[in-house]
Amino acid sequence: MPGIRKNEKIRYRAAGPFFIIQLVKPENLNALEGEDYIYLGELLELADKDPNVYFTVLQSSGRFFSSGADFKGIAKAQGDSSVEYASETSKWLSNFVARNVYVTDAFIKHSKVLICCLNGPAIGMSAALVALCDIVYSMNDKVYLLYPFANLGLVTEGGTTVSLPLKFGINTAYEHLMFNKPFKYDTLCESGFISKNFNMPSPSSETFNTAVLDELRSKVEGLYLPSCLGMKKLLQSNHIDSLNKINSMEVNESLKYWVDGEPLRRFSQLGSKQRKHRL
Ligand code: CO8
Repeated sequence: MPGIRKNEKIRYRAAGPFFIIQLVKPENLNALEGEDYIYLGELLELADKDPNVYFTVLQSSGRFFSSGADFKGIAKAQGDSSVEYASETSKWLSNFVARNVYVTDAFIKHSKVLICCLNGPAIGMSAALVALCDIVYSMNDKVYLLYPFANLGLVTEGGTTVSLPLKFGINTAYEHLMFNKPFKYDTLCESGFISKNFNMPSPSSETFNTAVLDELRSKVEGLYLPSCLGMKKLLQSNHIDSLNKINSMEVNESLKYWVDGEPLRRFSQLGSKQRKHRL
């Protein structure tokens, strides 16, 4: 398999029919900058192109799956004087729209079965990507998903306008989005979002990742794997048109908020701990 550039926060490897992507920056709860989200998209493309890969497995490390967009990265994009933009619109087209639409598209159209090993909570854009996965396993009942768009002066992104009503029902999606309320384990289970809880204590992400992979290896034994990809393509056809449409609508709607500056003010308050999410 030909490799691509390296990223200190994200590792990848192929193991038989599995392409494994792991977030490895637990110190900042696996928060990701714009370039890291682009890298995730590139890795998905790599998995797509590899004929030996049938399943793309997302793993993480530490106590969070990912705390979403890195507020330090956003402050950097705002204060970066090394690039001269013609306007605020131009700046956020580069720093938000292009990146966001690219990684979301990579997840929407991914041809391999996407499996998420949820070792802990996921927030924001990262939680949006979790909601685009086909199968989710949880490490224990401490996991939750938070889409804090209303608290950050943003709107739904990463396909969540479609994926959340699809997976949880429209009224539940409204309640959680409008009032910045996490989707806790009970809701994730009742809705069938989580297929299996591995029930492991919190500081054991590595053991959990290994256990999921071992179980997957035994599950795929004897299967005709091209059938899995054929079924993925058919199941994907149920919603791919609405996801593609919403990906473009979401970023264009969001752009106004970035240009207006409210998300920047709120991210900066989050960074200085003046603002918190209600969990
Ligand atoms: N960015 C940068 N650093 C972070 C982030 C983050 N998102 N989250 C946590 N960290 C860091 C903290 O600063 C802290 O570092 P340090 O030890 O140096 O102070 C360390 O991780 C541990 O965090 P906490 O001490 O805050 O841990 P708690 O358990 O008390 O709280 C929380 C955990 C609730 C997750 C809290 O850290 C938090 O609210 N983080 C921010 C989450 C967030 O709002 N993320 C953004 C979501 S919105 C989004 O993703 C869409 C943006 C669109 C742009 C996409 C571009 C492609």
